[in-house]
Formats: sequence, structure tokens, C-alpha cells
Amino acid sequence: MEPTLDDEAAHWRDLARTVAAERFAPLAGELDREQRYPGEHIATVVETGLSGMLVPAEYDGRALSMTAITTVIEEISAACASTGALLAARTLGAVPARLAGTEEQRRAVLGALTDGSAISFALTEEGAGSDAAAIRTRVEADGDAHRPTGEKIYIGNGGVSSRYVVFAKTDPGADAPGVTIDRIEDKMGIRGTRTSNLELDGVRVAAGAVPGEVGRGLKLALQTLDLGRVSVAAQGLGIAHAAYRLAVAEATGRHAFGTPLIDNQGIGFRLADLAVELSAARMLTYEAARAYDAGQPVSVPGSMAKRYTSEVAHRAVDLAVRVFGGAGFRKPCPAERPYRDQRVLEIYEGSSEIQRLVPARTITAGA
Ligand code: COS
Repeated sequence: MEPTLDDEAAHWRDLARTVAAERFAPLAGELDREQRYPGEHIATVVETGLSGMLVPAEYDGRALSMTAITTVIEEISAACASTGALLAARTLGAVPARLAGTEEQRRAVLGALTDGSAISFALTEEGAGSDAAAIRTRVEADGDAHRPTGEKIYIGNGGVSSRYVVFAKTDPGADAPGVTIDRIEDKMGIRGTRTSNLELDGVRVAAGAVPGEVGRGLKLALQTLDLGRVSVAAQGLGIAHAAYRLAVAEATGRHAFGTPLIDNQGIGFRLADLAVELSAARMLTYEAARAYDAGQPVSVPGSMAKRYTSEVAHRAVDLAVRVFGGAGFRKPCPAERPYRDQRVLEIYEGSSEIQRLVPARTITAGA
């Protein structure tokens, strides 16, 4: 089942589907094999206007609804999960400026996003993943500036972004200027994305560069993740749908015991179950996007959509490999890359455990 889209969202879905088929899908295997960040895809998203999808019109962006952004990320992730993930990471990094930035910050960050440069979201640290409040990066006031010291990890688009929004604790500390990125991660999946560390050694950050109020950074980070989780759900929809299509093609085209595999209930029923789950995942995800567009709280619907969709994607890639049989375990097999790409969806921007914790905390007796 497909969501009912308005004309604007349907237009961007069709555009994304065409661009993904013509430009992103053909390079997906190469990016994965070579673990190469696709600079040429950034030129494509600038050319097509997709780079400014989150950016308000006053900063020359396309000001798309979250519903339209969701459909764009879904389409692109189905063709190339790395490209879907790196686009989602670009929007995540820009959300703090959009939510809490001054006019000057919004113009700088959101305007640059439209032109192809990016901003990365830097929250996670060794020992502070799920427990976001446990970060140890500290920031010292220095006249009209701030000097953060610490190390961030798992920075999406690290080393290719021109700006970083860094979350730190206000606490006196060291004073030696510098930013170092010296570790690019070797990953199991979404290998076309760049993931790095970010070491801060008292680098000077002008006071005017801090989005929102000092002392409210944790809330801003959590609000940003609330929206980011809708984008991760959209990535999950794309990967799940791509895996479902692969499984269906193989199950209808390959024969065993004189009949297409799909005629065996062991396979046909699993595909039928997956079609239901995929439709339910779509409804949850587009409902979360609609809630955001309507100005309603997105924390719980986003959490539910991210957790459920990434787990449906898990079952979809598993079934795709299964339906290919022995060929599913041999390279090359079209089901193998989605099988690896899916895994991160249950980890980043809040693990599936966190996505259960967020709604669990809102459950009250009698509800
Ligand atoms: N939006 C805005 N504010 C929020 C919020 C949200 N979604 N969730 C919590 N807050 C606020 C709370 O209201 C509280 O404010 P006060 O101190 O004024 O009362 C503050 O933030 C701390 O909240 P809480 O006490 O619930 O924090 P906890 O440390 O118990 O845990 C969770 C909060 C677990 C929900 C949070 O740490 C989380 O989401 N962790 C996952 C982080 C994550 O996704 N990491 C991936 C990194 S990005 S790849």
C-alpha cells in the first residue's frame, strides 16, 4: 500500500524516483565495494533542488513538507541506501539551526545546505550513545567565544561537512585550539557514506555560532533526533521495499519441485506477511511525517515509526537472502548489499531499545 500524497509530495517522489534510477542506482554497487563517498551525487542533488528540501524559501530552499522529504528519502534509499543515508544526515545536521538558530545562523547553515555544503550532527561519544546526557565533551567560556574539548564519534558526513554542530557540557577545562578528524570508519553497510571521529582540543567557537540557549543543548539534540528518526524510518521503507521487490522477483521467477517458489506456502505466506508489515510501516512513517507537518509532537510517532520500520526492513532483507537460496550467500547477489545496509537502521539515531523506551515512558494507566 502506498501513502496518499498531495501534488507537491507526489511531484518530488517522482523526481526522486527518476534521479535515483538514472544516477544513484548505477553507482550503488561501486560505492559499496570501494567504500567511496559520492561527491558527484552532491552535484546532482544541488542541480535537482533536492539539497534544499528542508530549507525554507527565504534561504533559497524548496521548503518541502516532511511528508515530501520522507518520500524522497524512501525512493533514494531503495536505489542506493548510502545516498539516502547521507542525504538524511545532511538534513539532521541542519535541524538545530532550523529549530533554534538566529537569523544569521539559519542563513549561513541552511543557505549553504542548498549550495551543496553540509553540516554534521556531533553528539555521540565513546560511552555516550544511548545515554545522551552522559557526554563528557566540555566547553569553556573564553571572552566572547566558547572552547569545546573532547572527542565525538560516528559523525555522519565527517570530513566532508564544512560545519559541525557539537553538543558539549559547560564546565571549565583545557585551552588548546584544534579540530582533528583522523579516523574514517570501515563499515559493514552504507559504505558510500562517510563516518568519522571529531576531536576538539579547545577550538575557538564564536558565541554567535551557538544555536539556541547555552544550557539547553540536550533538549535541542533530542528534538533534532525526534525529527531525524522519521528520516531513518524513511530509509527503512526504501531498503525494505527494495528487498521485497527482489524477493518477489526471485520467488516468482525461480522454480523448485516444478513450480515457482512463491507457490510454496513457506515462501508465499512470508511474502504476504511482509507486504502487510511494509504497508503498516508506511502508515506509521507517513503519520509521523504528517504529525510534524501539522505542528504536532513527533517524538512518540517518530520513535514508533523508526523502530517498526527498521525491524520490518530487517525481516525483508533476511527474506530476500533466503529466497535466493545458495545464490543468496554467493557474491555477487543483489540481496547482499541491502542485507548489510539495513543493519545500521536499528542502531543509529537511537537503538531499537531506545525507541521502545521513548513510548514506554508515555504509557499511563487507563490510557
Ligand atoms: N525533546 C525535547 N526535550 C526532551 C526530549 C525530547 N524528545 N526528551 C527528553 N527531553 C528533556 C526532558 O524533558 C528533560 O528536561 P528537564 O531536565 O528540563 O526535565 C531532559 O530532556 C532530560 O530528559 P530525561 O530525564 O528523560 O533524560 P534521560 O537521560 O533519562 O534519557 C533518552 C532520555 C533516553 C530519551 C535520551 O537520552 C535519548 O533519546 N537517547 C538516545 C540518544 C540517541 O538517539 N543517540 C544516537 C545518537 S545520534 S547517531
